[in-house]
Amino acid sequence: MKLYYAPTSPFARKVRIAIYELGIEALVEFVETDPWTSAELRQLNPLGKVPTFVCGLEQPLFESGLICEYLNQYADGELFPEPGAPRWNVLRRQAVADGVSASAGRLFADERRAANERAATVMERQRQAIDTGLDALERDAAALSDQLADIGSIAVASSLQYLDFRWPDRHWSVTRPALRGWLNDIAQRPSLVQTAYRTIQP
Ligand SMILES: N[C@@H](CCC(=O)N[C@@H](CS)C(=O)NCC(=O)O)C(=O)O
Repeated sequence: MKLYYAPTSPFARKVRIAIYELGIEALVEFVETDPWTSAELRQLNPLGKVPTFVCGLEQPLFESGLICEYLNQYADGELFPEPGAPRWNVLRRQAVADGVSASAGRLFADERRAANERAATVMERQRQAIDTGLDALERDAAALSDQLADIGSIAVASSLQYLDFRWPDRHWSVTRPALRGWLNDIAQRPSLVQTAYRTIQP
């Protein structure tokens, strides 16, 4: 099995954490990829995005949640609860965290554009989604697993560490102590240490 990932991608990180939590890291080849330039990636995934996963299926899988669901089934894991309210709550948490990651990724890219190429209203919209998304996660923090035992908790960890990675000086956690406490408690898990974000060297 092969995972195409970028070391800066919060979506690829989610899958990488899940692989470690499922204990199947030795079975996966991790292929570092630049989604902006890789022709190989675009052949595998028509959207040209990471994560992209090549497994025993006829065609590669993409979308981080979908790949995680495949891996969970493959490893007979419990990252996705059985149908019922617990499953929807976990999937909702994953959706909020992924939304925060998506807005953070867009905002980070926009902040690097020349001033005349930026759209202030779009950037404000991303900031707002990050803020209210984090507030929702803070209210829900008691439900997060300190064993990263579900896909919602994994997505939240990936997203919060992405914010710290991109903006170490913006202290999102000043008003969200429960999320920071939880993140501190899990920070030394091997699944997080082994998959830490790092900048791509040119
Ligand atoms: N919804 C997708 C998002 C994947 C995504 O946006 N990946 C980014 C990196 S964080 C990417 O590959 N961007 C390159 C591009 O958009 O061309 C998922 O959950 O996997």
